[in-house]
Amino acid sequence: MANTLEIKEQFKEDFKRRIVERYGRPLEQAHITEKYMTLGEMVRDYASINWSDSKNAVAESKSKQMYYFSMEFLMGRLLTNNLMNLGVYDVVKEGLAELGIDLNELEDLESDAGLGNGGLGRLAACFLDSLSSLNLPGNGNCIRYEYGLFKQKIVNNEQVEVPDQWLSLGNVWEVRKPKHAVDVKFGGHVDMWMGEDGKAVVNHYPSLVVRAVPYDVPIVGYDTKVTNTLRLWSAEVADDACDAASLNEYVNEVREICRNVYPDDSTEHGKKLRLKQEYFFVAAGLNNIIKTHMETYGTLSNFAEKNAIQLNDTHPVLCIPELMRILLDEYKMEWDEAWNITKKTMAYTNHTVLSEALEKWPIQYVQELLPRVYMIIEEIDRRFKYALSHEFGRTDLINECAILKDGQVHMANLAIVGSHSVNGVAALHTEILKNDVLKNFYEIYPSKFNNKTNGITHRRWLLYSNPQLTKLLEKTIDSDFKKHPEKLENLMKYVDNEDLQKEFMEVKMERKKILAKYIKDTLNIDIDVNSIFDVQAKRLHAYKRQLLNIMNIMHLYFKMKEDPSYRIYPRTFIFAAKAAPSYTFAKEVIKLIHCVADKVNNDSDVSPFMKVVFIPNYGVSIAEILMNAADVSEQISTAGKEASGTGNMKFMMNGAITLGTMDGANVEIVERVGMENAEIFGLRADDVALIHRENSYDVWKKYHQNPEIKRVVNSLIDNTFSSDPKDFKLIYNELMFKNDEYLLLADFEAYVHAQNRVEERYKDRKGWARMCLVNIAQSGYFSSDRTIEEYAKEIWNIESVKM
Ligand code: DL6
Repeated sequence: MANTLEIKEQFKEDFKRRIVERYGRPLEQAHITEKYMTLGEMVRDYASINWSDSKNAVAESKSKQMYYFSMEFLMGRLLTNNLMNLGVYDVVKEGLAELGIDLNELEDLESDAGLGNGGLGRLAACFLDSLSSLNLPGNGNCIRYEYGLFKQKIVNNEQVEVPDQWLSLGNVWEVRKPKHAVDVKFGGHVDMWMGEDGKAVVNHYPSLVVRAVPYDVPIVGYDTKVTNTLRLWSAEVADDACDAASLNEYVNEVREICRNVYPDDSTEHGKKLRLKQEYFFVAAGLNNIIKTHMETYGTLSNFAEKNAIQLNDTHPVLCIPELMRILLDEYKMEWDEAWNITKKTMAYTNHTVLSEALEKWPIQYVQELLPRVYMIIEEIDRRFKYALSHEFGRTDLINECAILKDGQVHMANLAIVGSHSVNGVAALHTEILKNDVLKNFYEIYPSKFNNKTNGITHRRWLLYSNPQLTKLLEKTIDSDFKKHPEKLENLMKYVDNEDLQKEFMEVKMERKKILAKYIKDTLNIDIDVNSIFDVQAKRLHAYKRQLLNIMNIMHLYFKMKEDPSYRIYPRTFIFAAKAAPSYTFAKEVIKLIHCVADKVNNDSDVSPFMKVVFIPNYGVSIAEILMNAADVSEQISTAGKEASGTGNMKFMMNGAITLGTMDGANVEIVERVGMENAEIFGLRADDVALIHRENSYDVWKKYHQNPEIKRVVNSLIDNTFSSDPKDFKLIYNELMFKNDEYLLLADFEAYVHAQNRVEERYKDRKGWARMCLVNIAQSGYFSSDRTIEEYAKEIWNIESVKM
């Protein structure tokens, strides 16, 4: 029987009825938020039919399931996505229109689910979409944060953080599941003694017990009934409050666990809170998986055959000792069997080569907060060290690879020792892990290491956010690519077709107008849609080198002011980036971008040729209108530092040209499109490594050699862009007195040159359009469907659910 969302008239009737039933007033008097909530509930209820069938199908077939443990899932908005994936978008849009409601207005009411921070969080969200769309049984585990990262406002050219209350309307997609609540224990002490059966009896007397209550969100696949679950854990008070001095103190302690995505870790309290968050969702999630497994099989000996757990970076790595704890203490398993099961179940993804991002916890924190888990980590470490000398004959590596050293627990080391797979997220990144960052571990466990180049869901990033391009592609190569993104390659046959080239440029123009309108509406800045849209959108970090981009802009400004005959092809430089609240350098770069923008945009000689725009509060929804309007995709990190990048793939899929270094997944983009269809510049990862190894770089030499560099650097401290002498001193000092760690000046000339080439190539409109089409045609490889198929086959060993 058809559901109400499939038949327009039924949908309209049901929608009106639900408004009355839920809000006690007729449609005509309902508030827009009530219409949004009602629609959301109808979509969720519709998805619930498949959701329930999916759970039954998995339970009946007893197929292996995968659980993706991640502290972040940057889901963005779900209404459009779910309506599209369910195939009911048009019925609902028309039905609402006939009721006098604009679906787009309801779509705009939804907040981006603020469950994350950056790259690895958005990757996790793309993975969930691909898992369901490929009919694979894979679920997410995360925390239900009360506040997202933060909302970025710009006040007096500076970033100001305001709370992101993403739950203010409620979250229409979630279903609270108190029946699956779990108590999680912290602190206190542990008693151990030998039981009558000769096995250790362990009693943990915690000082704090927190109830973890799950909220489940259905993950709807595209053109399939398979619907997986994202389980979000929320902390609540438990029946037994333990040692808390007062009720208020206890309630506060519980509530703060899920309050913020990243607690301020500049204090001891903040650090401990983060550790508490990590254990909280790990313990709750694992407990649930074990319970379900026991209900189905009555034994844990086949646990690894039926469950795979992917650890998204080091944040959920406590899964390893926690699973050991459950198997040893609660199910009385012997160490060796428990260890085998744990290793076979766990797989670890590394997302960064930056040593400061590989988590290390002071031993004292872990001991105090998780006394029993710590004892298990100690034992894992002891046995690992024993194996290093007795099995591997590598006593030389004991200190390097130890899990416990320098008073800290090294989480990446624990992750590698306790899992069967360690993967990097782009080919170059994996090579750097193997040959440099994790070299010692690669020597011991070569077969654990593998690469899984990241991907993006082409549904959100092409089909839904760029309907204009999707339509053109359907007309040109048919619609197979929607289900099978690798079929985008069929476009290669048409890249020389001049009519198509023209139509593509028209589509791009349409998208540029949409972005220009957004910029006008929100920032009151007029931008020239005929200019080159040059976009750098990503978290602000020194290694991503937004500073290099703005330094080129400063250079162009000086050149045009100095020489009235020198003019560039009109260009709009667009930035979007959040800086971590305590990252002073990054915040200063945001200020510099704004100050340069003020100068450039208000200069009547220069502004007809160049505008600088900073779009505040970058997140998934802004990316959806930004990426597809770009002509140029700035991917200019210091080679060897960006693990992969996924923005680069979103730009490419929407026909922007990569202006980048040979870093992360840029390398694989260029491999596919050819050097001639990208603009690559600068030092390669090997050159960077050599420079650091030989200590052969001198920033002052660069400065003195090139007067243009000197002029730009000097302008940081000579009040050209700000009247406050304190401004940009920090940037100047970082650059000049820390020997330019990220090699901006080393790459400056090459970057300026590459920018000139971009301009030349853009003037050849047909040639440019051809390049864009080649990029789109080659982007199918970067669909997360391909990535997930590789994980499923090579790491998880899971198969599609038969419904
Ligand atoms: O793998 C997803 C994403 C990569 O594309 C980026 O290159 C990388 O910077 C990012 N890393 C993180 C977290 N870093 N830490 N910790 O988001 O992962």
